[in-house]
Amino acid sequence: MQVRFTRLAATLALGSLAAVAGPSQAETVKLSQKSGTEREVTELSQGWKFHFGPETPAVTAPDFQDDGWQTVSVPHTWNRIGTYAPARTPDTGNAQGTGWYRLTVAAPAAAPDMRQYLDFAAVGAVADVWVNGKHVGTHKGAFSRFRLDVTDAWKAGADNLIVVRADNSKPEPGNATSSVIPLGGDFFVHGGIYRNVSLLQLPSASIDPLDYGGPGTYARAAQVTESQAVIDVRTRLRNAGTGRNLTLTTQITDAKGSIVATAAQPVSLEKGTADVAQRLTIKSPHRWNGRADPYMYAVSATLSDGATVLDKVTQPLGIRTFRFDPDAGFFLNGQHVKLKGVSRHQDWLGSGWALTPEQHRKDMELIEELGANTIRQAHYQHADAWSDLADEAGMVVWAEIPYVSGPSLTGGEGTPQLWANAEQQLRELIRQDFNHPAVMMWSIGNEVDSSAMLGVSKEPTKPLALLKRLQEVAKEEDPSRPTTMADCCEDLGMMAKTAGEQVVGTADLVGYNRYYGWYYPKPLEARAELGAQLDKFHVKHPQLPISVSEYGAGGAVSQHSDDVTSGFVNFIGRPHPEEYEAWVHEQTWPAIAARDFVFASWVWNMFDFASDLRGEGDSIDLNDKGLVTADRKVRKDAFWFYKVAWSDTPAIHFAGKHYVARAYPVMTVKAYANAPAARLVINGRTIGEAPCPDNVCEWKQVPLAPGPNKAVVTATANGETVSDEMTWTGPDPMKQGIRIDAGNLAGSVLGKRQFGSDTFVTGGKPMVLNLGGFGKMTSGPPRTVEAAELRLFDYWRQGTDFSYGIPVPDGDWTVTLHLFEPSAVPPETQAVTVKANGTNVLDALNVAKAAGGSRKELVRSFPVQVSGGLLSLDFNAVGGNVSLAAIEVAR
Ligand code: GCB
Repeated sequence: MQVRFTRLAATLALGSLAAVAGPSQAETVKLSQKSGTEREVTELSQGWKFHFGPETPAVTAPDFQDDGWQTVSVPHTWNRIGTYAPARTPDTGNAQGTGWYRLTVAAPAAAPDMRQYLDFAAVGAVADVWVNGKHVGTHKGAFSRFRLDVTDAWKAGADNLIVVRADNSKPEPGNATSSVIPLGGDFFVHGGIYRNVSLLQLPSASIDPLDYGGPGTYARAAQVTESQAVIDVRTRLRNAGTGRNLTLTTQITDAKGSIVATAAQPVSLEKGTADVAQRLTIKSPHRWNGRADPYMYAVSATLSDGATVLDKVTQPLGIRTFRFDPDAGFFLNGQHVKLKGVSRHQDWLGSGWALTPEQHRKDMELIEELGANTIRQAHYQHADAWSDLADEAGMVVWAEIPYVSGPSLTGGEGTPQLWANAEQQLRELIRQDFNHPAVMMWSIGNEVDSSAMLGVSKEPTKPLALLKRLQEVAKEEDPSRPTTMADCCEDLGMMAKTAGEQVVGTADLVGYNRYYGWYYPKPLEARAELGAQLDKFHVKHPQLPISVSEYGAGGAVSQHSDDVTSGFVNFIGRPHPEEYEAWVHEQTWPAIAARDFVFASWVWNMFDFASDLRGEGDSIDLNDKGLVTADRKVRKDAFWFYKVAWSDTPAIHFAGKHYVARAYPVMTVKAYANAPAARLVINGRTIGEAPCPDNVCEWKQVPLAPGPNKAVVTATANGETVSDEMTWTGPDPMKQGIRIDAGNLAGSVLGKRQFGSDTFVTGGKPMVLNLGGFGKMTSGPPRTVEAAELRLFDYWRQGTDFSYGIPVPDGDWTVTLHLFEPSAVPPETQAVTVKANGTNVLDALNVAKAAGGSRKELVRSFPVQVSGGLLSLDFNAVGGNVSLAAIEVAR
């Protein structure tokens, strides 16, 4: 922020900053001064030496030889975790521990009263810094900016050695991170100097750079009417020298740079710090009005000594009013706005957390393209550059500290050290983000009531006391914004339970993280269950503004479903077909949209992100609930659903564009449109018009010709006609046959045989052999089956009665069934009868006996003759269950 908003000041009396030539050490970095900045800010990005691993204190000494170390530039991280592959490889990049950085800089000469500060925009997760062998500070917390006054160790006009130790060890007793939030959570804490570092040189009397890393100048609109806005500005000054009489001049400029308000105040500044309050008035203020008009002023505070400017800080200023109503939702500048948006984590595939400005920009562009108007900055403070982008885009931001999953590794309320750290990270967040008009709520916790989960602690913790303390701290820091928190478990009683404390109601607002359609039983009832639960919360907490802070499902763009309602939903395993994720959003968004009292919702998540708890979908170490892949390259179906649903202009898009080579000769064609109905034409033939309730238009059982099927969908809304095109490849059943992977939510290709996902079925239920698990890839010892194709037995369909009606061209076919008995000790009476088109083809067959034991594949084939285009297969258990892994129908 400082650099971006700090243009001016040719008249600064900051000493000459031409870089002096340093001694002739090869690794010495020459400082290059940012020209035109009002503060003397020097980026320290190039020429760092880096080494990962434990080291002795000798590395902090100037004479240490770091020749063998790697040369890196910052932003830098040693972690590159997460990839679209089934298993980790040697270069997974998930190392946790200590990384060391060394940089020798040829420092500029400086006037005697100049102070030298090192500014770290973030270091993951605990940083220790030495200058010329002297320890100058420690910072705990991976997300906030910190500055250190290094003057006493610094040698102006000479070489200076900066050494940084960054530590992202797993938070475990004895590690530097054991009292630093977060103690756990479903995301990977990357290590290293992953945001910028700079040297800041200021006179001994300046705007305070040591104010929890904040800008030192804080502005807020105290009163706003059409005719005027009253802006209160508080500036913290620091004087390391003797008392001085100075002047603090604060100015507000409009977007064109014209001065619209000025206040000047004499300040008698003693040694130490002092807060100066100023009030300015802007006539006929132009509001910051969200996405519609994110108009910004700038506020600058200038400290001067007569004619000489000592320091100047410029910050963004957006003038807006907002409120949250428990019944009517969110209001911006008096107008109701339904907040609809996404959460964002800060990692990119291949870059980890070390992002470039272009990467931040790309993320914001995608979120804007989606049509969102709000962003949850999960689960920690995001980069200043990111919050700038949010201001400029007009996003309403939920800003958050990483108090995630609980306050203690061992149960209880957490240690004083942990409390102090949480408090520090909250003060840093609020001061550093205070001036961003986009930020409208401070989140003080995420799922802290689920603390027995996610491997944080075995014993239940008590999160409430710390949450209450953080609520107080947030109010001390900023009474003008509400607090919020994300709850996991209130009234859930399913997979996650609270540790017994009522945490909802501690913050001013609440967000519910709820995964109907995904983590909970009865996925097919997602819409009704979410709606009913939100209504219950509204009745239970009539005074509390309610939002949905997370919802979603995993989606892998290489895994596909022919029928999302038939297969087993393995939420922390494989597969995660893209179509299922989209379906969960199609189901749940209307339940949110229909409720005005739900002030906001945030899809979990905009992007797939790194988490070492995961081995799911088509990836390892990634949470795949993104609307867009972690490389930002592929927009998943769910992205298009929202893009259409949230669009103000007519829009249409086919779903299923990544599932080109279809398994079955019929398909459900789906398109998203914000029109009442849409027309489908395939290969020039009109299929018909379908209604598009809740933006989803569907044509079931659409026949596909073998080879390319060019589809065109068209809709008219507001007098405008929009269309989309797609070509799907139909299979040739006469050559390829038709194959069903029973119980599986996704299809797959095994050699030359393509199996579609489970479909065409009535009755029975899908089953799983090995359920995935958080923190490990399977829960319990893996169960195996003796079978030719193990893959077909990951899932199966089980029941006493179920039947398939499969579209098969007329003629003679061979049907092959893959059966097995999953229970170790099946009932003696277990036996299966199967009818094909009404005729018995298997008669009271005991599967385990016929296969020679339980969990052994039994293959049975028989001829059938199909007429009328339909093969019906009826499965009936005479005793026990029928367990069917796959069906093959071939010539
Ligand atoms: C949650 C957590 C979030 C996880 C998410 C998930 O409730 O707040 O950190 O990533 O669920 O995907 O399970």
